[in-house]
Amino acid sequence: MSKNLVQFMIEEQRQIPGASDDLTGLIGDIVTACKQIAHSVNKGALIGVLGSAGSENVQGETQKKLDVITNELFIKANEWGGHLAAMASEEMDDIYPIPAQYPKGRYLLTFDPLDGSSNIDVNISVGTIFSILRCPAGSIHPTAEDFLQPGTEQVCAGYALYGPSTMLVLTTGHGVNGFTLNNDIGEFILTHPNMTIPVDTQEFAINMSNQRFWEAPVQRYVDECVKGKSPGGREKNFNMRWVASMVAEVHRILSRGGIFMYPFDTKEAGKAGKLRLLYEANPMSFIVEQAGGMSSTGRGSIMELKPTGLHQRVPVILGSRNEVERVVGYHKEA
Ligand code: AHM
Ligand code: MG
Repeated sequence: MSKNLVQFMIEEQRQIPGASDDLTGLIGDIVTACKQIAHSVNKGALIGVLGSAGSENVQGETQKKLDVITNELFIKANEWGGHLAAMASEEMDDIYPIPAQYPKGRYLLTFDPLDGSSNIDVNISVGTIFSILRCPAGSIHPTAEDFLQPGTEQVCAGYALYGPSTMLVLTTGHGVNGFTLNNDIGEFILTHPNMTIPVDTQEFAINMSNQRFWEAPVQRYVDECVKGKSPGGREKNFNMRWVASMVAEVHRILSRGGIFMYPFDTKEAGKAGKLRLLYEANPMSFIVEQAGGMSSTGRGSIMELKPTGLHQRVPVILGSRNEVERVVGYHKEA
């Protein structure tokens, strides 16, 4: 019989000395949230959830109705279970401590409830990204400071992809596994065990419209990919993709290899890239590295960065190892 996600988690937990069922319970609540989000995203215009909410988040980005709705769904599904001390989200300025009426747990949860939400109104894949950290011992009333842990401290990271099928991809530091939602029975079934990223690729993903704002090493790398087998290029030709949904791009890379870059750019002063460290770059880096890929800012490991703010941005280069190493090498040479 095919294995569902909860069964998989319980069996994995039995094999890890000292693992607690607390984490399995928390993942169960996250799974519930993702199923609810999948339902809202899938119904779309039928239930009036498309379009702008008319508000802005802390990053000054206009929120979609679904950004607000999915943030609320994620909170409601995860606040009651007794596994968490606090949450932090792309859509909330400050942390969300677990309300007093619920028992407090020992984990912290960060999430982007609907990543790539600019795609939602045009019916292109979007996703949810999440990361689980331990709440520091002795922290009775968690603060934003408690969340500022390097990505190497993550206990679990995952994403849900709302595409032609809904998938949940997850790591607890023992490889990466993918599950597909069977809507008939409402369960995620293990369909992609032990996902691995090929070390080589002929596919790159970057928003080319930002080219004039990149630094020299990224200019050089992309220029060579575009030239392919022509003079001044590479030993092979490359293909390019840009969905503008990081979850979809990372999922493609986990499925067939590739390199994804949202590098440092000079587009807006004071913003070191676009993606956020705590709930986008770190969880995706954890997944990619557990699948045998590599992630970097260009200058160093993403997961070893000591965060300085909840909504801190960071340059992101991740995917097939040999290509990421090449980009990092170009940064060193420069
Ligand atoms: P969001 O969290 O506001 O949706 O922004 C993150 C998304 C990523 O999914 C994607 O890689 C990137 O923004 C696309 O940015 P751009 O529109 O600049 O190409
Ligand atoms: Mg996002």
